[in-house]
Amino acid sequence: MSKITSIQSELNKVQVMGILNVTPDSFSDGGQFTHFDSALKQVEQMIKNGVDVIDIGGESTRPGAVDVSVQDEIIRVIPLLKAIKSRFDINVSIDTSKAEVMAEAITFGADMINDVRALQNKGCLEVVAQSNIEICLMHMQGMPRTMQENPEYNDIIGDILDFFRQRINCCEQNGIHKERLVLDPGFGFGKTLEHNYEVLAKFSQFNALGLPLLAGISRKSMIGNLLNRDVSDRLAGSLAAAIVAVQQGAKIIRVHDVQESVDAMRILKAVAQYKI
Ligand code: 7PM
Repeated sequence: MSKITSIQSELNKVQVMGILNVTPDSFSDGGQFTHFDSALKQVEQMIKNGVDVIDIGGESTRPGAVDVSVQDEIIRVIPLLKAIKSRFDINVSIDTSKAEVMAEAITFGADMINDVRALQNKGCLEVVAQSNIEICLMHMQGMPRTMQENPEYNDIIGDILDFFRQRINCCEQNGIHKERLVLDPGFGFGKTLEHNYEVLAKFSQFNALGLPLLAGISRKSMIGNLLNRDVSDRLAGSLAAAIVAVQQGAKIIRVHDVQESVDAMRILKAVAQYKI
């Protein structure tokens, strides 16, 4: 499987990461894809629609979420990873913060670990160091259960950049090369509406670290609360925000609506070929 990130491959191609939630309480899928077969059908559909990487999340990372046990997370995620890898030729990312889940994911052929805790949990750096899997390091202030209560920053971009630098250093000290890393400012993770729009407005500043950037904005509260739209009615806002991120250098967009997002990226690509 080719690298997900664009350092070595397809420098100017934006990768569309399709969200496959396997948590029963998934906020925007309404639990629809809890079951194995419907998950596989959704994967097939995403592939038809041009997805580049499927992101499987078995843990609830949303604000206020309760913890899931290692065993539950493995049972939710690993059989699906195996099934996808045996049926389809597609990159798979596993959304987890647990070293045990990471180890299983690596064993069964995952292409990326997407960790909203940026490998800060016990054992994660060591497990990942023993593989050559790619890693998305996301910024979050606080922890999911409480992070939206009162997020505060003096200099949000500076703080996120400092966090990225510190995590990159930790990775490198543990033998994880920079070339394997992707950075994500973590929209909605310990950030107010205003914080989220400031991060989006200044997204290009994260390019200073020289690593591929991921933007996960699809259907989030920063869209819904600004527009006063329910989760099912946030597509236009999500696409607008994704485009703003990509025009400032985002190389991966994490989305629910694959077909529409791929279309939007094709428009950007058609325009980009005329730019100097
Ligand atoms: C409620 C709020 C439910 C937020 C689900 C979410 C990101 C992520 C998530 C992100 C990376 C969602 C989020 N968001 N991983 N996992 N970046 N790397 O919209 O922005 O799926 S959970």
